[in-house]
Amino acid sequence: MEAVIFDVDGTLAETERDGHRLAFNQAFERHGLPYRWSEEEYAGLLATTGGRGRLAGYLAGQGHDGDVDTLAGAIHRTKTELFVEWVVSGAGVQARDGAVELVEDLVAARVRLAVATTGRRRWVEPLLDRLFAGRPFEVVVTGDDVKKLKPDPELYATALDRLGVAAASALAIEDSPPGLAAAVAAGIACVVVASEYNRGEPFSGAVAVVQGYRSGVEPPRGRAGACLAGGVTAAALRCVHTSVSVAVGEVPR
Ligand code: XBP
Ligand code: MG
Repeated sequence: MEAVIFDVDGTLAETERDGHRLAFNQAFERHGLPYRWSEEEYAGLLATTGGRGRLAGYLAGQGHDGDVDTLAGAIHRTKTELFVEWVVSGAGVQARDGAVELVEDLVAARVRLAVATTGRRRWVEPLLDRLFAGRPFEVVVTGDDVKKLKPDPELYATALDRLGVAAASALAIEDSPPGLAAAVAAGIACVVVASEYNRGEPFSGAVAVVQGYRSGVEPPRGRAGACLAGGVTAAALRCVHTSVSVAVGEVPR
């Protein structure tokens, strides 16, 4: 295993319910629109990856005539600035429990690290800088860098390309079905650390599924789940990678 590629929203930090969602609602208010996304409504809206597309689909559904895409773009730019303020203020953004320790453990084990996120670079960079000291991610691919968002594999394929690493020598860490689908479509074995919005999802296609980075009450699932029984560490991820590599006849590197 040469590299681990992390998703951001829901994986490295729980950013959706109290971060992005509230920034969208504040942006609606700034634009004089009456919409406010509840926690429940937002759960369904997350099926559309990418905040701008999520807005466009929602506005079209509200019967907005005229150029919905232009309006979605304007609201999304406002939302992004509001989200950056939330990130920089440190008001609520925390890394998920155990995520910082895992990143540090992987750095110590000399595993190369990357990020592949649908989110916009404008907020991704300050979020990573705030949560992870020392800029441990060698490659950061964001929604600004690709034409197609998750579940399309382009984000992950771009990360592999920029790392110069083959899919068989990498592992992906994700929290959601679209993210898992993107990693699998890119040929990368994917470990799911389920996020609050995705707890009950089946995550078929994941090589292992846990509810958190630390060993918890719920046993890991998946064909390589046993590796993670003691928590998600660098050694545990190597165990996952070796077990799935041997299974598919690859020679683990
Ligand atoms: C999750 C997403 C993003 C965020 C909002 O990304 O789908 O769109 O919900 O961020 P990932 P933007 O799980 O791949 O990190 O508004 O910047 O899109
Ligand atoms: Mg995610």
